[in-house]
Amino acid sequence: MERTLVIVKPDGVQRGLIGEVIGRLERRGLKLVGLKMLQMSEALAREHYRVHEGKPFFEGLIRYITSAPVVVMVWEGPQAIEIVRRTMGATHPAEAAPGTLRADYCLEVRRNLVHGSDGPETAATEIALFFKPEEIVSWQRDTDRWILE
Ligand code: IDP
Ligand code: MG
Repeated sequence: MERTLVIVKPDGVQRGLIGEVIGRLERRGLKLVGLKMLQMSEALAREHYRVHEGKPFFEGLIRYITSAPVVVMVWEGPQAIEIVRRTMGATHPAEAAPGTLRADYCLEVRRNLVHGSDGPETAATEIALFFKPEEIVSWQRDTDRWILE
């Protein structure tokens, strides 16, 4: 089983798309194991997006992600990282495949609705940045046997 960090970014919260993001991942069959709402501090945002420090869009990205509340989640499932990334679509909405969240709801890379971890190490680091171990809920889902063989 893999876990991945998903963030409904400030534009998603403001536009009333929290439920849409959760619904897509829930219907896909992934299991929600962590959930909270918060407004990122500048320090937290800089830490989360550390790999992008120095890039031309970095300061704008920090302003965007700290501008309003976000919803941060941990989703679990086989290949959860890849499955979430494909459900989100490409970083640039114009390149996102039809039917993905970013294709269906976004126009610009600076307002691209969602974040999803991009690999196992990143996922572990990002989850630890936003969640204490006791805030992750390991639970049995009665439908699991109809979703997972
Ligand atoms: P990802 O969110 O699909 O993983 P990354 O390349 O990790 O994409 O970039 C992180 C975030 O930084 C993007 O989701 C987007 O909000 C922003 N970003 C990425 N590239 C650009 C750009 O060229 N201009 C402005 N913002 C960008
Ligand atoms: Mg990324």
